[in-house]
Amino acid sequence: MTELTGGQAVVEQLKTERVRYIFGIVGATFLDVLDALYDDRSVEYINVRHEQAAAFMADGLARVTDVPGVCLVTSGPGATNLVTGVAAAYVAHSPVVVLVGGVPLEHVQKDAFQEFDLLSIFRPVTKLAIQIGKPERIPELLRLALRTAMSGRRGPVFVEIPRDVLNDQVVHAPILAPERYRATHPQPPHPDSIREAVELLQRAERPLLIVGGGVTWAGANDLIVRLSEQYSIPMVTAYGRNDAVPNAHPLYVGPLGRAGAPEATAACRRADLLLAVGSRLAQFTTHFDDRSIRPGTPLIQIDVDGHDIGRYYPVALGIQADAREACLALLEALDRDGVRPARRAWREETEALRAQRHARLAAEAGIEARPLKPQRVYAELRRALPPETIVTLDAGAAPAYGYDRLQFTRPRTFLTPLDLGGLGFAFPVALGAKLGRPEAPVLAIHGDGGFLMNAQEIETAVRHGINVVTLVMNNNCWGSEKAYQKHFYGGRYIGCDIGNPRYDEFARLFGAQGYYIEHPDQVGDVLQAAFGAGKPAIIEIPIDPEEFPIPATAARRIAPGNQRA
Ligand SMILES: Cc1ncc(C[n+]2csc(CCOP(=O)(O)OP(=O)(O)O)c2C)c(N)n1
Ligand SMILES: [Mg+2]
Repeated sequence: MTELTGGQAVVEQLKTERVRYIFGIVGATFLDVLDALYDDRSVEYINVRHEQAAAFMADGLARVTDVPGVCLVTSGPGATNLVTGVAAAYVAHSPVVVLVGGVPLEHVQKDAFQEFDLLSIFRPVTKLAIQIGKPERIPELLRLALRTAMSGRRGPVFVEIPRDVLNDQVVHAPILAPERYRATHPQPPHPDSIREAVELLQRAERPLLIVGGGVTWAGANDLIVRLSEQYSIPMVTAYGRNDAVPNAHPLYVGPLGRAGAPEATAACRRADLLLAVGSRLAQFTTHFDDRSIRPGTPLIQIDVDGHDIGRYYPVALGIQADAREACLALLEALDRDGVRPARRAWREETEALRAQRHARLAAEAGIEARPLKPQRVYAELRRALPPETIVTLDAGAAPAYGYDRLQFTRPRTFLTPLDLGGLGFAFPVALGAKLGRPEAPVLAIHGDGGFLMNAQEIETAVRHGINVVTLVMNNNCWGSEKAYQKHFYGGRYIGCDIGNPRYDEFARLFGAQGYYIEHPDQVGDVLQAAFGAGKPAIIEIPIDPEEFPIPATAARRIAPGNQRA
């Protein structure tokens, strides 16, 4: 057994999971880990400007690679600054490992400098929150954290290592590879459940696949498409999961749910059997009501986590399994069955809905208004973005138009704040994604409000050479919230308007590339230049400050008489 320092033990155990980057801000509590990186350059410390961004970066990296994203920060504020980013990873089921160099054990329970009950702070936003109490247990308890982060439905974990447990310590404990401490084969479905599912599928006249993020985490994207093609089951995607299927596929109708395609909702309402794979069917996909899913529609729900099966809608059949294993079993069973229903009428109906969606979006390419409408910006983006581009979307009104308007060809290319809905997400997440997939063009889409929440990371991007392109649609307001005051409070605006610098100039001040666009014809050329600039780039587009969608979560309240004058 080799003898390692506490810092080396941390680094070596992380390396078995293919960790290449650790995000954070230097702190006196964990210098042994940094010191280990001095000699071992196979792991790089990405030294950021605010810990919140470190957590978002780790999340972005984990989502595009399925390698744990790791943060390493100091006690007290270093850790509390992470919370929002870790919450984003939690709602995205993203395996982020939070390491905090804590106050020394001998100072615990003394209200010492930067001493807080971090375990209690992080427990609600992680799958597991632990403290390591002995140097020899560093590898073992890191493995507990990694096993939890990477097993079943993935998610963030929190590990506090008090500074006297970590620094100046020798560790005599083995470092093990993942296959020695966690299951590396996914969970197959029960054969009886597959038999029942096949019966239901063969009987249905209008089955519809609802494809969720679990399909991407399981690497089942190709199999879902085969299932759809071979058995004539059209597809819609869950909220923020548009990239789970190739959007150009003739059987793909569109994204369901909040800010999604009404045509996808129409298909869902017509279906006589729903096959939800890797989707919780949660609020932003279904609104928890009958808007998309008609009461009584038979539902087969496949999920790796039994906790969410039948949680919001009763199931005809629940199957707890990995999405890929379940798709393989279904394909085999359906093949054995030998019946490949054509479902011609249903296919024609969903193809008409698909065509309707495309015509609706194509018409937006003709919007000539100035300042530009976000809808027109997206029409230009659809034309200009290389198909392999990873897009990260912030919260906010202008970004939200993207849920129905962007096209995806590959999995793990659309990263959104999901149920967190947090502003300031897209830019740092894009930086993490770019580190994970350096060959892919990466675009962050922001409103002006959300961008300035983590804009300081342009310095990190320039210093580390992380060449992400950021698009800021500037309406000089917190537009998405201003929309509520417009539609429900008669335009009595309070706390909605903000000011901004020119973001092309802001970029240049930090040594990045800056662009300012007022004409739609410039979008394609500028994007091409920005992706090829050889440095991070920011593109500002002033947009119509009066253009807000009707707030999605309250859309049902817009009834005559319900709108204040
Ligand atoms: C961290 C955080 N704070 C506040 C909110 C509430 N909120 C949601 S969207 C929004 C406005 C976003 O403004 P901007 O980024 O400029 O985009 P716009 O809506 O104007 O397009 C606000 C304040 C939030 N979601 N997240
Ligand atoms: Mg704005």
